[in-house]
Amino acid sequence: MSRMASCIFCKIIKGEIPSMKVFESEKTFAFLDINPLSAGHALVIPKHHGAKLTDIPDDSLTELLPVAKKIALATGAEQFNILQNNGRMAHQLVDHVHIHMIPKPNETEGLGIQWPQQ
Ligand code: IU
Repeated sequence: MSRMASCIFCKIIKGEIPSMKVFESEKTFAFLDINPLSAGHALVIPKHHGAKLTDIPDDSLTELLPVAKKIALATGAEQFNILQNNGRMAHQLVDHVHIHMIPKPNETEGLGIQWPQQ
């Protein structure tokens, strides 16, 4: 089986594995992390399969940060981390490029997440 055929994130993109989708376009997909570090923790991924940032063509990368920004705005978080791991020593577990968008909830008010309608 090819790496792409066995890739869990490719299966999520195709809908073969269910996910909490928060964004989709021709080249980009975003969904809520199954094991969130905070409410609203989302992963933004290119539809093009590749393990590391350096494996992905530029035209599949251009939308990733703008989509992470959209998600940050949708969560209402004023503080958040954007993170992208490449390789085991860099703590990458899933070999399909993904950007983590991790909101930092306001300690007293939490988050007022308003996801766009699908
Ligand atoms: P990492 O950067 O490769 O370490 O992060 C992988 C993330 O993918 C991690 O936060 C997992 O909780 C998340 N994840 C997921 O959301 N859905 C899945 O089916 C699998 C992993 I496998």
